Amino acid sequence: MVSRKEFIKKTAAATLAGGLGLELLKAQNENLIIKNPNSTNALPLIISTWRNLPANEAGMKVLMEKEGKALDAVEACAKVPEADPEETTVGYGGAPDRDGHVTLDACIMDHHGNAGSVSFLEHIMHPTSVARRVMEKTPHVMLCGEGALQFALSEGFQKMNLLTEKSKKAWEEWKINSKYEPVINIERHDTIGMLAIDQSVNIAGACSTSGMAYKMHGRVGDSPVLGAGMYVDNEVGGACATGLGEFVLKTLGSYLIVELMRQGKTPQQACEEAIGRIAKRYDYKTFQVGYLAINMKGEHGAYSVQKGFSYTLFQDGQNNIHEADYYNKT
Ligand code: SD4
Repeated sequence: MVSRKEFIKKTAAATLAGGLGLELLKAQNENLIIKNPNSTNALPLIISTWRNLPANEAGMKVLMEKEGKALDAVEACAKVPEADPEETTVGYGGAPDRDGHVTLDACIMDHHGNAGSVSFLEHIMHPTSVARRVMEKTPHVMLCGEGALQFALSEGFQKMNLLTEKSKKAWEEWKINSKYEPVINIERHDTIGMLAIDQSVNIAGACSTSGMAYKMHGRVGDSPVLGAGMYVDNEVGGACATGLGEFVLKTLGSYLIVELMRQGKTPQQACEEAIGRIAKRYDYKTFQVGYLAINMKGEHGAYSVQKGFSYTLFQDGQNNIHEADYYNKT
């Protein structure tokens, strides 16, 4: 027998799922999983760039809580690599710029279209959480540099040295030649872009990075720019990016993908078209860009310029790493 409370909860979720023909199933742990009977897509879900099993687990833990929110899930997910000293392109332990400063970029967006972002932020381990405070506590969207740091400190974030011995040593080795060739490694990044849909069928996204290793002091990439590094719209879905941010910025990739899905493309088709636009206009053979997208039905897509873009999807009880298809097959 379904209790009245449970019935109301299920009906509300079904109404929110609006016209998607979603069937509601119970997950093993008694939380709701909303399942599309025509496919393997289930909600809630969380997807993130690269190999981020523990980060996705932290996000899914939030999503499986009673009324767990996508916004809290993406923040929890981002915090895992941000705190990990071994991850050299996010948060603590991130590679510094060419002058030895670890400068961080991050953004976050919720299902109402609220957004917050920080760029060129130093000394704070969790830039995504600061971005969330910008969203929730200021009338602005982006704070940068010293102003972002002052705001973070006023919000109680702790100031710390983000340059680990390991990253410092690698930077000192780089300084021997100081060749200014800010190459983004094609096959292994840790910049984390993530998208989640919760049990109430609300979406959120976030993106967090220390950017290019040994970049010019002051360089800001795509990750904190809404519509470039990440974008979500509860009517359509969301997208996020990784790779050489300059090309994501020049094509506003995440916004483009969401708009392409709005016009009827699947997440996969939209990612492919956005990568195709980059390949058409620029000499794509030398750099990597990867996109992830999800729609509100729980379908996902992933595509990159070069081979080697992996992503992690936690859906329907499975947290797995996948390899994305790619453009440059020559
Ligand atoms: C940037 N897009 O700052 C980021 C870097 C990145 O994996 O994604 N690295 O350009």
